[in-house]
Amino acid sequence: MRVEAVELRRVRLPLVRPFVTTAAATTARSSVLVRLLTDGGEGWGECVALDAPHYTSEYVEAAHHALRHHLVPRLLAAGAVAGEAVAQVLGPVQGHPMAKAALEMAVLDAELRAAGRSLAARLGATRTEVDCGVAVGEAPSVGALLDEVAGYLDQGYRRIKLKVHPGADLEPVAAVRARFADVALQVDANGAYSVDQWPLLAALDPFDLLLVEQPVAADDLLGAAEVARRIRTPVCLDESITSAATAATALALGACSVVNIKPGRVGGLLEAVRIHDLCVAAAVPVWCGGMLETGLGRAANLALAALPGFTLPADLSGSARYFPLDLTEPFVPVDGRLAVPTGPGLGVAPLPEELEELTVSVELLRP
Ligand code: NPG
Repeated sequence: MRVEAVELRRVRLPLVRPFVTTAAATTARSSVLVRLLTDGGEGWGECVALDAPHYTSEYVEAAHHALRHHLVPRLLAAGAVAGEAVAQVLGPVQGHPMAKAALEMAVLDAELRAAGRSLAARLGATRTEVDCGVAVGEAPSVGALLDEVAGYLDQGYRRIKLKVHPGADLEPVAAVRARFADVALQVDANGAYSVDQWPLLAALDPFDLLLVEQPVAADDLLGAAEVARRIRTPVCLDESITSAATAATALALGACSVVNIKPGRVGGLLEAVRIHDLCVAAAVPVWCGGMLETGLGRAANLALAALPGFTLPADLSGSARYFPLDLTEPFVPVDGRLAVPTGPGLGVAPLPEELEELTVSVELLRP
């Protein structure tokens, strides 16, 4: 498939409520979208980098720059390129996994649309729907947190994830567990603890959590292994897992017993599948993380989360949990599950009026 031009489009989607973590409060989702124009039709990709480099070092302005000046020119110079070759074409550029993932997603979408095949089928999906979990940002009070959680449970969400950090862990977890005895519950520290703070995490053991996500800094695999030895709750890694190679290292070190897979963080959907495969081979459960994606990224995540090793609920909620207005037809969970798109490629595309309304800038790049 020959890429004839690449459109880079900045969009900004207001959020229904601020998404608050220790690092930042996000009130709108800014993203770079990629639209490929090829000899076989178009394809869409979404870059999941956020406005500020708080989750990983990538952020939207830098990802846009990397796409504009380094990645898109390489793709255009490659002439004909297949989805499975994109990572290699972009390989000489170090880092920028989220920007690279957006281009790979767009190439896969274009080629699968042209072939009339769904992304889910291409990746090896075996499920038609995915269990939805909801990630709850930090709330102004425990009462507000309980109300928010109650609202999501009423809507049918099948798992709740709470953000924790030293000083804001035991109280919210105990309160949610006391009020909702049977709910599937997990916590995400985004690397907020030092290894020697493991007793704070051990204090969460009595609350029957599914897992504690990313307890220590992303590059501290030995630290994660130390925490995993000290606490009973399974340790899951997110930010630490940047590739199949780091996943293999983490498993070999005993740094985690569950893996969160986000295609953007690992450089693309195909690397995400490789991580899935090695976790399945090691009998390690995986689940699909979320990055407040628009409908485009959500469709891709649903295709991935339908693979057989994704045995825990995903951070994949309905569009209405995030956006008053999404770019695509909104995703609506039924009984706490989202249907995996079955149409060609992503199975969704931006709606013209919504796209227009949410667009901040557009630029078309040619060879
Ligand atoms: O449902 O998309 C979602 C949000 C899930 O909490 C969530 N994501 O640390 O995993 C995370 C966090 C995040 C959000 C990370 C945005 C980066 C960007």
